[in-house]
Amino acid sequence: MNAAEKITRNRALASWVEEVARYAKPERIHWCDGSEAENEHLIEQMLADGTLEELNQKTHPGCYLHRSHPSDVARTEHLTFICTENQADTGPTNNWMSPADARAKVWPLFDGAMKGRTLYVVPYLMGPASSPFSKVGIEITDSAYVAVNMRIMTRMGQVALERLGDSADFVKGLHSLGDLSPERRFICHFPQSKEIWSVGSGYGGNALLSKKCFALRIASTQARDEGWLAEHMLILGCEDPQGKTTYIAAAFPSACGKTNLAMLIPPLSQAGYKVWTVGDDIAWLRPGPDGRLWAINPENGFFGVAPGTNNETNPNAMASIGKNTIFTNVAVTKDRQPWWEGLGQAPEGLTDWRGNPHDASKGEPAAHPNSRFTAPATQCPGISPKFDDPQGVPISAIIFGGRRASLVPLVYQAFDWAHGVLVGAMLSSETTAAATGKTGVLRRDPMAMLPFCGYNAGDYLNHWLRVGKGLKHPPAIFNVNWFRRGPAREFLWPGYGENLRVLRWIVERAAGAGKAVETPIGYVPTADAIDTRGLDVAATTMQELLHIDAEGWTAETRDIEEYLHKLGERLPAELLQQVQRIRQRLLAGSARPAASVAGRTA
Ligand code: TSX
Ligand code: MN
Repeated sequence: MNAAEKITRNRALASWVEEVARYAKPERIHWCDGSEAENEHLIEQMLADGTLEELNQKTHPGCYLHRSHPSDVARTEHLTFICTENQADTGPTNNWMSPADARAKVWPLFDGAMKGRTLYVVPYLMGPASSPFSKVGIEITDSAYVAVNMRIMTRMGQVALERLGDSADFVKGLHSLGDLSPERRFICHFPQSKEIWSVGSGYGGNALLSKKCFALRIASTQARDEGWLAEHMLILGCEDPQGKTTYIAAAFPSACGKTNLAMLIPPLSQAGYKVWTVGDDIAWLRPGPDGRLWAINPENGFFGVAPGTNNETNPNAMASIGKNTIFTNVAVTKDRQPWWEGLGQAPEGLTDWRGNPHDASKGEPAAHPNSRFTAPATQCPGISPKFDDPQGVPISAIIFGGRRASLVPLVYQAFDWAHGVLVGAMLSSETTAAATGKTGVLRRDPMAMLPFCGYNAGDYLNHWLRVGKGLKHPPAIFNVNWFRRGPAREFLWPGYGENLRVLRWIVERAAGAGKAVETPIGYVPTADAIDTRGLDVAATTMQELLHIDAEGWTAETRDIEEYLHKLGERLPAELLQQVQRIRQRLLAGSARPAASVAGRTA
């Protein structure tokens, strides 16, 4: 029995595909089985029609370049909608469209949209093949580029169909390139019916519906209903010299180096430690029967930002993208190797991301700042042995982090889960020029989920509190800031591999050890708690990095209070109480200089 026959035995799937095909009127229908032969065929076809260009097959075997439409290079949050009957269920942080309006305004854009094109049916599984926590999605798309990317980013094809069987329990994702016009571009999510409609964009986050649309926006609503968490988090395992591995999940807004942290390689001074990559972008976290939180990475690949990636910042990413990788909107060298800013001096004869000869004198980057690689997770040298584990990994610590030039210390630990939820809700980051053109503007981004939470943000924070109350052994919660600057705007902390030193303290604390000072905002490492041997950071700099400025933090609590009110009436009162408690401690603390040491010595 071939793939198509097997699929069409699923009535719900067959009738949905028929309905869409009748309306979008494709020239032909192709059911993706995920095989190597199918992939080769799709790539051949895209090389022939110009969708893909071959890269240097000697240096980069199996690697191809795609150039997107120049007006279609990033997610478009202002064109992204959550479609609930009741606007309050979408909440103040999301764009809302009623399902009726979506049907009237967006559905017609699919009418005849696939004329002359192939309709690809892409069945995919989010999570390990045999995991009880995995979920099935089907994406209908008229983009072969989407189909081959989905094959890297998910478990695609036969494996998903076998998992689905006769069930109608799958997320329906409908995608068409349409005419790529931003005026007719919409990304609509229907949490009630578990549907996604995306039209007018071929770009990653808008078109690879498994990722932000399903695994975060739709899954977050399923998680709310089913008692778990779908989060914008990396997952890593930190192995110590005794061979004990502690699993950590971490949420950062964009441009904070999430992929770099997920793939961290400890420096020589930290011999015996090892970081294992479970995921770099999304975590599905579930309370286990043992009272701990267990995480799987629903994805199967990395869709990472290329610029800034090099052998110093992330050697494991560089190794991951050496073969079988699709590059989108990068530059190419004369000998057809992919190139981007951060790989050193721009070589002569570069072709820029638009396909034009690069003119370095104009000062514009050759690669698009949001250019990407799509690479199989299994190609990462540090991929965790637990990557495919159906149960996932037990999470001992959750880290939140942002880019803050001042105020926020290198690391601190929340007092408990509820305070940790506030720490996550307070997450903020200063923008970098690459993302916005404006540098240093503070953006609040609760749990790094602002663009990805599929429902009311107040309900979301409440759900976090609820999940914690049900955990007998909740993970310890931390905040990190690798981006503190000194008076000359210099970075005070070396970051990158040296962050392992901070992870070690986090691992110790999560195990109930590690030395800390209790401050009004949480537990901060004592002066000697973070190993700085072999590190060129002065003791005074460490003090600066770990200092809590009571005045600055009082102002921060006022700011966060104001921000939380903007999340609307459904914001849990408990979080406002948490903020007020911090402010009271700050007031009391300023009159009482002594701080106590909490926790045991490791
Ligand atoms: O990814 C980063 N991480 C996490 C790494 C595991 N970046 C890059 C952010 C953009 C994606 C960082 N940048 C980090 C960091 O920890 N820290 C910094 C800031 C920094 C930049 C350059 C230096 C130090 C810090 N250079 C020297 O100290 C020589
Ligand atoms: Mn992300």
